[in-house]
Amino acid sequence: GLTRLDHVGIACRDLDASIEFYRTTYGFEVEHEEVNEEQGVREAMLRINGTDDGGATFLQLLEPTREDSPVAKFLARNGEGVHHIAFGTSDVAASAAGVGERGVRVLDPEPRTGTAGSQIVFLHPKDCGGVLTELVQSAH
Ligand code: CMX
Ligand code: CO
Repeated sequence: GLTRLDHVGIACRDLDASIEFYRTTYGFEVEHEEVNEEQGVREAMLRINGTDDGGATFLQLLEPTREDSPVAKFLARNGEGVHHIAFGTSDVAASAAGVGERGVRVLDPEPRTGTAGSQIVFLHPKDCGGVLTELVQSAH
Protein backbone atom coordinates (compact mmCIF):
# COMPACT_ATOMS: atom_id res chain seq x y z
CA GLY A 1 0.00 0.00 0.00
CA LEU A 2 0.89 3.68 -0.04
CA THR A 3 2.78 4.46 3.12
CA ARG A 4 3.94 8.05 3.05
CA LEU A 5 4.38 11.34 1.20
CA ASP A 6 7.67 10.85 -0.66
CA HIS A 7 7.97 14.30 -2.22
CA VAL A 8 6.31 17.41 -3.55
CA GLY A 9 7.48 18.36 -7.06
CA ILE A 10 7.95 22.06 -7.79
CA ALA A 11 8.45 23.46 -11.29
CA CYS A 12 11.06 26.21 -11.54
CA ARG A 13 12.84 28.05 -14.35
CA ASP A 14 16.23 28.27 -12.63
CA LEU A 15 17.18 25.26 -10.52
CA ASP A 16 20.19 26.90 -8.90
CA ALA A 17 18.17 29.96 -7.87
CA SER A 18 15.42 27.74 -6.49
CA ILE A 19 17.91 25.65 -4.49
CA GLU A 20 19.39 28.87 -3.12
CA PHE A 21 15.94 30.10 -2.04
CA TYR A 22 15.19 26.92 -0.06
CA ARG A 23 18.69 26.89 1.43
CA THR A 24 18.84 30.49 2.58
CA THR A 25 15.18 30.86 3.55
CA TYR A 26 14.65 27.56 5.39
CA GLY A 27 18.03 25.87 5.66
CA PHE A 28 17.08 22.87 3.50
CA GLU A 29 20.07 21.26 1.79
CA VAL A 30 20.39 19.36 -1.48
CA GLU A 31 20.76 15.63 -0.90
CA HIS A 32 20.81 14.57 -4.52
CA GLU A 33 20.96 16.21 -7.95
CA GLU A 34 20.63 14.61 -11.38
CA VAL A 35 19.43 14.99 -14.96
CA ASN A 36 16.65 12.63 -16.10
CA GLU A 37 16.53 12.91 -19.89
CA GLU A 38 13.48 10.65 -20.21
CA GLN A 39 11.47 13.00 -17.97
CA GLY A 40 13.14 16.11 -19.44
CA VAL A 41 14.26 17.50 -16.09
CA ARG A 42 17.28 18.69 -14.19
CA GLU A 43 16.28 18.09 -10.60
CA ALA A 44 17.36 18.43 -7.00
CA MET A 45 16.01 16.56 -3.98
CA LEU A 46 16.00 18.49 -0.70
CA ARG A 47 15.31 16.41 2.38
CA ILE A 48 12.65 17.88 4.65
CA ASN A 49 12.42 15.15 7.28
CA GLY A 50 13.12 11.48 7.93
CA THR A 51 16.05 9.13 7.63
CA ASP A 52 17.86 7.04 5.02
CA ASP A 53 15.67 3.98 5.56
CA GLY A 54 13.28 5.02 2.80
CA GLY A 55 11.02 6.97 5.13
CA ALA A 56 12.17 10.47 4.26
CA THR A 57 10.17 13.24 2.63
CA PHE A 58 11.66 15.60 0.06
CA LEU A 59 11.05 18.64 -2.06
CA GLN A 60 11.83 17.87 -5.70
CA LEU A 61 12.86 20.99 -7.59
CA LEU A 62 12.39 20.56 -11.35
CA GLU A 63 13.91 22.63 -14.17
CA PRO A 64 13.04 21.59 -17.75
CA THR A 65 15.84 20.41 -20.05
CA ARG A 66 13.78 20.75 -23.26
CA GLU A 67 10.79 22.72 -24.51
CA ASP A 68 8.56 19.68 -25.25
CA SER A 69 8.85 18.27 -21.70
CA PRO A 70 5.97 18.11 -19.21
CA VAL A 71 7.63 20.63 -16.88
CA ALA A 72 8.34 23.12 -19.71
CA LYS A 73 4.71 22.87 -20.82
CA PHE A 74 3.53 23.36 -17.24
CA LEU A 75 5.75 26.45 -16.78
CA ALA A 76 4.48 27.98 -20.03
CA ARG A 77 0.86 27.51 -18.92
CA ASN A 78 1.06 28.19 -15.18
CA GLY A 79 4.42 29.71 -14.36
CA GLU A 80 6.47 28.41 -11.44
CA GLY A 81 4.74 26.46 -8.68
CA VAL A 82 3.64 23.10 -7.31
CA HIS A 83 3.70 20.55 -10.15
CA HIS A 84 2.89 17.18 -8.52
CA ILE A 85 2.81 15.13 -5.35
CA ALA A 86 4.35 11.68 -4.93
CA PHE A 87 3.31 8.88 -2.59
CA GLY A 88 5.76 6.18 -1.54
CA THR A 89 4.97 2.50 -2.02
CA SER A 90 6.88 -0.74 -1.47
CA ASP A 91 5.51 -2.13 -4.77
CA VAL A 92 4.83 0.45 -7.47
CA ALA A 93 3.46 -2.01 -10.04
CA ALA A 94 0.95 -3.44 -7.56
CA SER A 95 -0.06 0.02 -6.33
CA ALA A 96 -0.53 1.27 -9.91
CA ALA A 97 -2.63 -1.78 -10.78
CA GLY A 98 -4.80 -1.25 -7.71
CA VAL A 99 -5.35 2.43 -8.46
CA GLY A 100 -6.01 1.62 -12.12
CA GLU A 101 -8.78 -0.78 -11.11
CA ARG A 102 -10.49 2.19 -9.46
CA GLY A 103 -10.71 3.89 -12.87
CA VAL A 104 -7.75 6.26 -12.49
CA ARG A 105 -5.69 6.51 -15.68
CA VAL A 106 -2.12 5.31 -15.10
CA LEU A 107 0.04 7.27 -17.56
CA ASP A 108 2.93 4.78 -17.59
CA PRO A 109 2.05 1.21 -18.67
CA GLU A 110 5.35 0.10 -17.14
CA PRO A 111 7.17 1.88 -14.31
CA ARG A 112 9.89 4.30 -15.45
CA THR A 113 13.15 5.30 -13.82
CA GLY A 114 12.89 8.20 -11.35
CA THR A 115 15.26 9.86 -8.94
CA ALA A 116 18.25 7.79 -7.82
CA GLY A 117 17.09 4.64 -9.59
CA SER A 118 13.60 4.65 -8.12
CA GLN A 119 10.63 3.21 -10.04
CA ILE A 120 7.83 5.67 -10.82
CA VAL A 121 4.42 5.92 -12.47
CA PHE A 122 2.21 8.97 -12.94
CA LEU A 123 -1.57 9.16 -12.56
CA HIS A 124 -3.64 11.52 -14.71
CA PRO A 125 -4.41 14.77 -12.84
CA LYS A 126 -7.92 14.87 -14.30
CA ASP A 127 -8.70 11.60 -12.47
CA CYS A 128 -7.12 12.83 -9.20
CA GLY A 129 -9.04 16.02 -8.49
CA GLY A 130 -6.64 18.16 -10.50
CA VAL A 131 -3.50 16.88 -8.74
CA LEU A 132 -0.81 15.25 -10.89
CA THR A 133 0.12 12.28 -8.71
CA GLU A 134 3.21 10.06 -8.81
CA LEU A 135 3.74 6.69 -7.14
CA VAL A 136 7.36 5.93 -6.25
CA GLN A 137 9.21 2.85 -5.08
CA SER A 138 12.69 3.74 -3.90
CA ALA A 139 15.67 1.72 -5.13
CA HIS A 140 16.75 0.59 -1.65
N1 CMX B 1 -1.08 19.34 -12.42
C1 CMX B 1 -2.43 19.45 -12.58
N2 CMX B 1 -3.03 19.52 -13.79
C2 CMX B 1 -2.22 19.47 -14.87
C3 CMX B 1 -0.82 19.34 -14.78
C4 CMX B 1 -0.25 19.30 -13.48
N3 CMX B 1 1.07 19.18 -13.31
N4 CMX B 1 -0.29 19.31 -16.03
C5 CMX B 1 -1.32 19.42 -16.87
N5 CMX B 1 -2.48 19.51 -16.19
C6 CMX B 1 -3.84 19.68 -16.76
C7 CMX B 1 -3.89 20.94 -17.59
O1 CMX B 1 -4.21 22.06 -16.79
C8 CMX B 1 -4.96 20.62 -18.60
O2 CMX B 1 -6.22 20.85 -18.04
P1 CMX B 1 -7.41 21.55 -18.91
O3 CMX B 1 -7.66 20.58 -20.04
O4 CMX B 1 -8.53 21.65 -17.94
O5 CMX B 1 -6.86 22.86 -19.38
C9 CMX B 1 -4.80 19.12 -18.83
O6 CMX B 1 -4.09 18.62 -17.66
C10 CMX B 1 -3.96 18.81 -20.06
O7 CMX B 1 -2.80 19.62 -19.97
P2 CMX B 1 -1.71 19.80 -21.10
O8 CMX B 1 -0.95 21.05 -20.81
O9 CMX B 1 -2.32 19.62 -22.45
O10 CMX B 1 -0.71 18.66 -20.76
P3 CMX B 1 -0.60 17.21 -21.36
O11 CMX B 1 -1.93 16.53 -21.41
O12 CMX B 1 0.24 17.26 -22.58
O13 CMX B 1 0.25 16.55 -20.19
C11 CMX B 1 0.34 15.19 -18.27
C12 CMX B 1 -0.22 16.47 -18.89
C13 CMX B 1 0.00 15.16 -16.82
C14 CMX B 1 -0.26 13.97 -19.00
C15 CMX B 1 1.90 15.21 -18.50
O14 CMX B 1 2.41 16.36 -17.89
C16 CMX B 1 2.59 13.98 -17.96
O15 CMX B 1 2.59 12.92 -18.57
N6 CMX B 1 3.23 14.09 -16.76
C17 CMX B 1 3.94 12.97 -16.14
C18 CMX B 1 5.45 13.09 -16.31
C19 CMX B 1 6.04 14.29 -15.60
O16 CMX B 1 5.34 15.20 -15.18
N7 CMX B 1 7.42 14.29 -15.48
C20 CMX B 1 8.15 15.34 -14.80
C21 CMX B 1 8.42 15.01 -13.34
C22 CMX B 1 9.43 13.90 -13.20
C23 CMX B 1 9.63 13.40 -11.76
O17 CMX B 1 8.81 13.69 -10.86
O18 CMX B 1 10.64 12.70 -11.53
CO1 CO C 1 8.47 13.51 -8.75
